[in-house]
Amino acid sequence: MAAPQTSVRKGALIGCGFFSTNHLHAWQQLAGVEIVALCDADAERLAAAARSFGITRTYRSAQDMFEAQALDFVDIATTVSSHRTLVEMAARYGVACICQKPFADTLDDAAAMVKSCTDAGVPLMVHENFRWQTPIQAVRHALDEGHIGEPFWGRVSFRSAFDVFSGQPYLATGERFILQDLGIHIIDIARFLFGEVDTLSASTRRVNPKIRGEDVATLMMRHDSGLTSIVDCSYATVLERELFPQTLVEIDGAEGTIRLDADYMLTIQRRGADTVRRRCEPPLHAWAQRPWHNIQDSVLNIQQHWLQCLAMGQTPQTSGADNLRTLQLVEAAYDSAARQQATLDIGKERL
Ligand code: NAD
Ligand code: 89V
Repeated sequence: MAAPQTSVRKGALIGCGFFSTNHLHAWQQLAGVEIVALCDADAERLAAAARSFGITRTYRSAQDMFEAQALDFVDIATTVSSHRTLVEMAARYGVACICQKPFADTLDDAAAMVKSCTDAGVPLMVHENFRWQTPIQAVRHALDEGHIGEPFWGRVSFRSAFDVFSGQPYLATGERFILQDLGIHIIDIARFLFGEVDTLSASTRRVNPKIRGEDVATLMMRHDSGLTSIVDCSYATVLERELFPQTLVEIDGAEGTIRLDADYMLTIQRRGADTVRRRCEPPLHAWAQRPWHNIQDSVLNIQQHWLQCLAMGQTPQTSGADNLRTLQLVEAAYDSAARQQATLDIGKERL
């Protein structure tokens, strides 16, 4: 059930797994919000999270939780197969809803989830946090400052050999891997920096023989502005120094360039001007650990954005409706790769 309005927002979290600890720490750090209940189908994980975060109201079933608790919002941090059921349940109970990425397994599911929340009049945000990383926000800021004139080319790149499978074993077993799990973030960053996509082509491959899905993907996209972008991601790239989980960015404009290089170093070069260098290292919160601190900080940032949107009655940047467009590009990338890098016209069918 939905809660009566008070100054402290009452939320519940569903899914007390690997990543949920970051959500719970971030909620504890933010003012004006309290997680009053937890839900997980797994009794041990539920008990461990309840103990760690001092939350006494616990449920094995989401339905039981919605029946019993008056909530301002629910934060869904389960894996993708449960997202549609849980988002539609939140909508039925009239409870505003955050859903982790990937939002849904199919575009049809995602569209149905958006419709259920729209029809119920409840806000829906996808927890698409990479655009909220401090260095990515710094790139957006540098673009907005106008140093480089009209951008005409960009690259958003994530290349690593970090072992993500030990913390998230399900990533090794799915038919789809890097585009659905990580590429979705990198594509969302490309939309955030360069705008909507008109055409797309992609190639994928699997290098690591121990996993089922693809671990390398390269996309070329033309954006509405005319800018060409490359999005490339790999979990099969052994570097001299492992950079996980840093996303690197290159942007060329008519008057200069922006580079986000290793170690969160932003360089802005304008024709005929001095080079500007900015260190945009994310803060290391008391509960965070390197190298995850960049992602952990972005969790705090997106959750803060959610609270601000609720307070102001605004639509979150990565609302369910917005995220349909990111998901559409993921689907198109798989489609293009399956058709030998066919160029797909997204603009005509944009959601
Ligand atoms: P996990 O498998 O470790 O945890 C999921 C938990 O949800 C499990 O404890 C499971 O028992 C519980 N669960 C599943 N269905 C449920 C249901 N219907 N009712 C109650 N409990 C249920 O998964 P994880 O690694 O924590 O990932 C969760 C989500 O977070 C995934 O969608 C993943 O892609 C995403 N993720 C996001 C980021 C990011 O930076 N945004 C990082 C890592 C993971
Ligand atoms: O962000 C994510 O979804 C994670 C990781 C960064 C490891 O890919 O799964």
